[in-house]
Amino acid sequence: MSTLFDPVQAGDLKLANRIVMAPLTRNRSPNAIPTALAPTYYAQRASAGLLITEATAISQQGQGYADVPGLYGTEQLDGWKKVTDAVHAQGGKIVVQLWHVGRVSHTSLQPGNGQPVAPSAITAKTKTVLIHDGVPTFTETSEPRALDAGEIPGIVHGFATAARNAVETAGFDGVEIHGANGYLLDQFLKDGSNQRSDDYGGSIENRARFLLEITRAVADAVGARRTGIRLSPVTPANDVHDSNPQPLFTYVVKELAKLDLAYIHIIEGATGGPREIADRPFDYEALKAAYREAGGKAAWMVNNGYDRPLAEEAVKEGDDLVAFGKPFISNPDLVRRLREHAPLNELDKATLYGGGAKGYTDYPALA
Ligand code: 8OZ
Repeated sequence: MSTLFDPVQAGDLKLANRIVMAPLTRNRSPNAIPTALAPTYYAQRASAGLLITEATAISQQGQGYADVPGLYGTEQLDGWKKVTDAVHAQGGKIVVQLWHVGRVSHTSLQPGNGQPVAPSAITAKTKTVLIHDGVPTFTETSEPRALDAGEIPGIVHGFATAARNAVETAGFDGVEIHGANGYLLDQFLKDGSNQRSDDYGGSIENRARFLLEITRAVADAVGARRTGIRLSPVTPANDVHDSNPQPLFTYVVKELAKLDLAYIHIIEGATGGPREIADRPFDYEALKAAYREAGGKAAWMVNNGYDRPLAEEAVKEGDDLVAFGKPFISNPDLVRRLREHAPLNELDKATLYGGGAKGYTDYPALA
């Protein structure tokens, strides 16, 4: 019987344990470039079986928040190379999360101060974070414009290019496609945000087309066995909803099963919130079973509100990996603390987004 602390294989990634650091946005990368603190921050946490970076924009159009990093400029890639070197020096493994926010953006962040893009011209009832005079400020997202079908191949290509640069230039062990939390891929999947009448809207097959094209293109660019994907079937994050998520996500994972991916990463419930949502029921065991029945071999990663007992239970029941978010911010040595049943440092919410070393690289490890 496997435990949380046993090694596991995820595609080509040989992981020392089943504890994963979830992607965590920290808004500490001015001009989209990871700063000199980022290698320290990630290396401090390198005892995780796998580190997933904070969401990282594949293009300027994919940017939606102040001071989040990118993968589309030389200095950005150089900044990330220092991170991957520092993590590898500690014996860790790290993948980068590939991000396009779609409509969750603001004109001030877009190329030429243009409108953000989306499957349909429906504004998300959500806020983004801009930084004014050094102060993080929650701001309504801007009204998006619907992508022209002719623009879609360029975005698919953008994901593949970012993935290739991440692995070949920045030294990442692999990539995770951000298909969750109400960002562009999730906006296409769900019928609350996708009201297109072309090949990318309407039926489940059509709404899943964009995500699947991106996944195939990224897998072709860096190898399927270095590619993971994150999905959030029912999260209300960023104002997404779907009228019938179970068949939608069953179709998605059955299609993903045809690729030899490294891992499938599932957010259960509301991102960063309750694991059960009364009016959005979802059967995650059935989803995993559908993936396995379709021949899917990827490691199955679960996330959202896990503590040690719940995580041990998940691994016992056949989940391969458990991603921890906030506990990893305040506990760089989370793996050791879980193993030794040691108490956890508390999270300082005031230093989550933006700022410098405080609340970033200064959380203490056990002596
Ligand atoms: C928190 C703040 C800003 C962005 C996500 C990338 O929810 C995010 C995010 C989280 O996936």
